[in-house]
Amino acid sequence: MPVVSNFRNTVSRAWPGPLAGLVAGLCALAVAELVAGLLRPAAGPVTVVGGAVIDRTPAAVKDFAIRTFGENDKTVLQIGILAVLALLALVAGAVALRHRRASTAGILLFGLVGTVAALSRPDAGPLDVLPSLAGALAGATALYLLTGKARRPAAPVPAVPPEGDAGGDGAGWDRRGFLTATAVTAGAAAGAGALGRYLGGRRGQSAVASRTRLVLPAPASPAPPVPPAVRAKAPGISPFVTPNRDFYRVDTALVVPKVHAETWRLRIHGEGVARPRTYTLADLLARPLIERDITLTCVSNEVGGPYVGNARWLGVPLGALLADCGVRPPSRGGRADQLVARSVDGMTLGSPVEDVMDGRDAMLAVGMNGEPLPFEHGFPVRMLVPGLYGYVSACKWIEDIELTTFDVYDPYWVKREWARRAPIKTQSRIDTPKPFARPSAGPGPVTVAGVAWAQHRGISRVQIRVDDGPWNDAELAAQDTVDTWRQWSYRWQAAPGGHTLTVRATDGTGRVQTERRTRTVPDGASGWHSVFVTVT
Ligand SMILES: Nc1nc2c(c(=O)[nH]1)N[C@H]1C(S)=C(S)[C@@H](COP(=O)(O)O)O[C@H]1N2
Ligand SMILES: [Mo]
Repeated sequence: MPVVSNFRNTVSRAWPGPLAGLVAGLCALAVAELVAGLLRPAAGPVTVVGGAVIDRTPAAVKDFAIRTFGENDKTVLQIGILAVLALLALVAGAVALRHRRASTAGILLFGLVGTVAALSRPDAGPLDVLPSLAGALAGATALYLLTGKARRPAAPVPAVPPEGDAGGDGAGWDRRGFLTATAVTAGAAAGAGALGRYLGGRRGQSAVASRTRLVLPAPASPAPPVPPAVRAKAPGISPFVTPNRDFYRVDTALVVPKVHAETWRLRIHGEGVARPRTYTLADLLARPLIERDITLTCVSNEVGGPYVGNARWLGVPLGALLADCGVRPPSRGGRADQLVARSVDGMTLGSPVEDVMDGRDAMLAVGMNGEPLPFEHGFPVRMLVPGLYGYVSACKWIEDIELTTFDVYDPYWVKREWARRAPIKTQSRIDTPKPFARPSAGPGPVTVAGVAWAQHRGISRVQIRVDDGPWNDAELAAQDTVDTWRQWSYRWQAAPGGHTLTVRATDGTGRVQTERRTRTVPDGASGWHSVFVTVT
């Protein structure tokens, strides 16, 4: 009998600790969220710890995450952090029943991790420590008080508890009081968290309004309407112009920066900048703008992958702007060979000054497909250099351009295993049929179609191979510009059975896309795209 009742006591008394821990954890996060909402949403503990994790993730793992979770990679990371926090909170609560002070101190220690992570962010200000600090204090207090209620009262336990004692479980503690306190704390935490979210959202509203107000001037050098001939007649092919809502997004920002157009500034300075300057958006929009179709590609794009998109961009020619600041490219005696672009969230990207100033349409883009840049794509201003992967050229939310040398400075991705210089490799992709599709053999041919890109060199030929057969020329749609992808299609007289279709492209210089398969790290994937289909 005593054994059984001891066991029952242990079981019935085991749950209040973890429950108190969980609610204390919730309390910590909610208060942190509230303070972050008041000060700076990007300084919340989950965001700063997530950012710190992203910065320390090896390139191969980051690539895996992008590949596996796609654009949900950030959500997966945040859920992971919350799961770890929940687990730690459960443990802290369980331990707190016996070691109340130590456990409370443990929570404060987690808060310290948050503050250190906050200070390690490249865009951190001193106030960024406050959300984690306030959260930790709130969590520790909640844990201390709640577990206090879950412990045996100081008064001796009556040998025979009265019938229906005050909601206790027979072990002589105030169960009802504990549950009430827990519920009240949880409710208050939920309220504080929601308020924090709301306040954080409101802080972005003035930036949203500044974007809504922004009227983009007409380009001095417009792009002609997209010629219909650039579109291959093939159902299932990616659209020639990628709509903004479908345009891939790759960045390290857990909270999308909401930059106010009117207070935004861009500083141009550094090595060999004879006339350093700071520009407002109005300054930039007063310059002659160009409108160009440019295909953007991510270096993390696998062979056949989705991280490529084509848009009509409006922007300020960057080469001319730099020339106005007195910058000369290395080929004309300039000392700086690297342009480092820095964003409001502390990202750095380095491009060759020579490429930016060689006459190609490198630009500071303000418009994307007829509207101001979406926030996800860099509002109010981002950089673009046709022919270079995004990570060495396409800085979103840009606020600073520094001229320097490749010898002296390694930007963010270069510090993390990626190459210093990364021109886009020639690639081609089969959009239709999809892998493992079951097209029907007849009566007509099966349309194989897709896109090929080799920005700034153009595409001169695309070929298709069925199984180990000969290479057949695909029909090329018209080329828009050398900076855009090119659509192609091939009418395949398909025989029933399983077949592997392979595509390869030749760029505008006559170079055939290499068969050699490489990983994305360090300077982009190469190799031919294949799909296996079963013709029925
Ligand atoms: N500020 C900032 N700019 C950035 C990045 C980033 O993480 N932060 N990622 C770069 C990378 S790797 C790519 S491929 C492009 C993607 O631009 P998109 O998201 O508009 O498609 O943005 C580039 N610019
Ligand atoms: Mo990228």
